Amino acid sequence: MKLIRYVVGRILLLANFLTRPKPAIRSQVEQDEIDAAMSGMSLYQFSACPFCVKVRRHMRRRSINIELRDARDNIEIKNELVREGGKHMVPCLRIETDAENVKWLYESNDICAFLDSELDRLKST
Ligand SMILES: N[C@@H](CCC(=O)N[C@@H](CS)C(=O)NCC(=O)O)C(=O)O
Repeated sequence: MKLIRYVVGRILLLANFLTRPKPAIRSQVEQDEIDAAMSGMSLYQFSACPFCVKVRRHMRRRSINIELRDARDNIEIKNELVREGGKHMVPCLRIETDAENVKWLYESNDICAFLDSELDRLKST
């Protein structure tokens, strides 16, 4: 079972690589603003999880650069996700607006929608 999961995971990563979307192109100033606005976010994920691949592709298509945290192999990150996020499920977006204000957002569709809404918000300011 583990072997099958491993092989399927490698096929998924290969297919993802071969069909990777083109990143959005924007000015350096705009990109720096977006990077700064999203610097308090990190994505807890597994490399070969299809839902995580979906979010990473979404980020790539929109040139969103968010730190990726490996919640499968890194035990500290895994424990942090369970302790603070509430469950061991990925993808999960950690959104830190300030030291006392941290939100944990699960569900790939909700994460993609949230990232889009952040981009829209930044565009309109
Ligand atoms: N509906 C969720 C499904 C996420 C999901 O099933 N993630 C799996 C990995 S692919 C998971 O975290 N499983 C828990 C585990 O492996 O411990 C989404 O769209 O994000």
